[in-house]
Amino acid sequence: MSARELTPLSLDRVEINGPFWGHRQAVNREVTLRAEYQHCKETGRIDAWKLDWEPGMPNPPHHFWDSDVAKWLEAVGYTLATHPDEELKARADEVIDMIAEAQQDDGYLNIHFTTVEPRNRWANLRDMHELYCAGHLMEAAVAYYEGTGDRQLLDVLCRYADYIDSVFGPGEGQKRGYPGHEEIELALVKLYRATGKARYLDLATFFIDERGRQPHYFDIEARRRGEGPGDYRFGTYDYAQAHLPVREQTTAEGHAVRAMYLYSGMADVAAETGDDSLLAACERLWENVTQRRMYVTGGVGSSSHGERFTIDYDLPNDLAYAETCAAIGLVFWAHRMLQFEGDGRYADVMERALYNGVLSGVSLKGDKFFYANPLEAIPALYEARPDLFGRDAISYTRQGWFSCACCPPNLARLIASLGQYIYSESEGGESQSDSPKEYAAHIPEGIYVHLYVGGSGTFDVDGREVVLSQETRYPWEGEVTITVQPEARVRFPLALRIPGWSRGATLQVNGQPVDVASQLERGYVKLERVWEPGDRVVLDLPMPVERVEAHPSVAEDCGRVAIQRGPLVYCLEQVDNGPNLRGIVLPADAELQATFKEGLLGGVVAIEGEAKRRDRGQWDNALYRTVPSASETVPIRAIPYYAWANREPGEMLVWIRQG
Ligand code: FUB
Ligand code: ZN
Repeated sequence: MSARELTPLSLDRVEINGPFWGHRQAVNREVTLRAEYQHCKETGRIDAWKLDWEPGMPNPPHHFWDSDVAKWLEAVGYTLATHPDEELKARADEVIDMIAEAQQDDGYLNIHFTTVEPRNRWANLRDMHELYCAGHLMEAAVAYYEGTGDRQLLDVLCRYADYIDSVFGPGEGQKRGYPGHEEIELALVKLYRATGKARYLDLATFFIDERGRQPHYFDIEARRRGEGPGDYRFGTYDYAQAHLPVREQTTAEGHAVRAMYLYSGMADVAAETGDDSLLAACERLWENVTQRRMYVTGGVGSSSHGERFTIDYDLPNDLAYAETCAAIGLVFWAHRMLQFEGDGRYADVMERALYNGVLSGVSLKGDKFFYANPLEAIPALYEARPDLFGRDAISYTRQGWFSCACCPPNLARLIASLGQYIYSESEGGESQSDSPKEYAAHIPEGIYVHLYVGGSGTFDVDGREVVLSQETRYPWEGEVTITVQPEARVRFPLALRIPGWSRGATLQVNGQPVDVASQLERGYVKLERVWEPGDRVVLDLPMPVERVEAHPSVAEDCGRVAIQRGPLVYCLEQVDNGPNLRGIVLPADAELQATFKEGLLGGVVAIEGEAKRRDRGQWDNALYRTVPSASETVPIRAIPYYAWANREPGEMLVWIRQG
């Protein structure tokens, strides 16, 4: 019995056809997935599964190539759940055959450690990525099985998981290790949910419980390799969230993607085991991340050095790393936290990351990607000194692929699986109340709507099919019309999210107003009634242009504002506003107009108004002077942050000076 009150509605029961996400998903299917396959093929990632690399040959399989192909397969699995595609399926099936063929007799499955370093299997969990790759393959296997009904990959991964379970554990002769890069924990929970085999959940729990314990496993294995534990490249084990047992961790430390995957896995295990101490740790970490270490875009992990968290409120803009995978990981974690009690705080962060720090990772055409997602771009600096900006450098242009290619297929799998994030079903049950008046002493199953996305969800409420359709132009407009189509009259609560950014939301059921403010509970309005076929709910979320300030301790953002409208964070680009964006000062009383522009960036709401700009003329060669500079009034235009860098390259700025 799960400790979660909610269960996400599965992908195959959700249709997405609205203009915003319908289009993004089509681009993902038609362009992104195909381009990524091609990159995997051309770089050797797919043929590496033939295991025919030998010492002396060029292009040795990298130790986490498996994960790139796995994430691509996972994305294909989600896509096929709703959009049959023979060509894509044929490619995926061919890759799956190769993976099955590559499995060793004992169940082991890893390209690098079968071909390049066969003697070093499980020798360096801290730095190498065997368990991480295994986790991604498990996620792929579950998605492909659920999307297509084909269980070949699932069977392969169950064999691998059984083998891993025999190697790791507290028993005699087993290794008490855990991955340096988390991922397998959440994947094992998926495997458990797909197969019902408790040993996978137990193994996930084991990996989480062992993490950070003394004597430290990473020390033990380092000594076994003949290395001193102090030789660790990243200094301390907080890089891998292994500095303390997880229940003692209170601040988000280290590599951000690892952290997000760990916390997601912890939430999963807490959900399945009912372990309150694990959930409490997740909640503490959540407060730290979202109240002190997260960008306004939902990006996390501010430092390119170590791709990691640093300290509270350290959120530089031009140097922001904010890896795409980390924002994706935040979406995963938020979604899991949301299922416990349906608390809208989690949905707010999920939505923030999704529409901003995640979506900025992929170009509008779907074939170019950002690895890092800075909140200010200074092309001249990046061009002159790329060495200052870390691996897969912070940049102002997206790239087709990366040598470390974690982000592109991660984007593909998230966009393909968006259907899972929109709705949840809540458990019904018997009421605890003694009141004889209470409705049949039975709490009916209910429906939660977390995200407003055009399309529909099909639910089973107390044995009756209920189809819920959404019509909306969200995120451009806040009006959402929901039509409820139960196969017969049925009573259930319909919980609609009132986003944290919204004020003054109005709601009507069949034309009758409902008072939102008095009904709001943890970010949702619950409409409990007997629903009739054709009932219409109209929710209106006004979307004024807002100026957002950062906490005064975020030194970088002092005296600046970010523009936000609805769930979207905005930015200025040089192509619209000329160079030297930092010289723009937005008067506190400047009016800002939001207008939908059909021909701009595939159709976006742009925000326009007037600002001041410091005059750069008449400075001659002075670098400093005592004469105040003049300002001119200039028109400005802001576009959604996710859409930047899709036109002529140039500067970009999210936090604008306010004067
Ligand atoms: O190490 C595997 C992946 O590559 C990480 O999740 C990313 O941050 C990148 O380092
Ligand atoms: Zn990445």
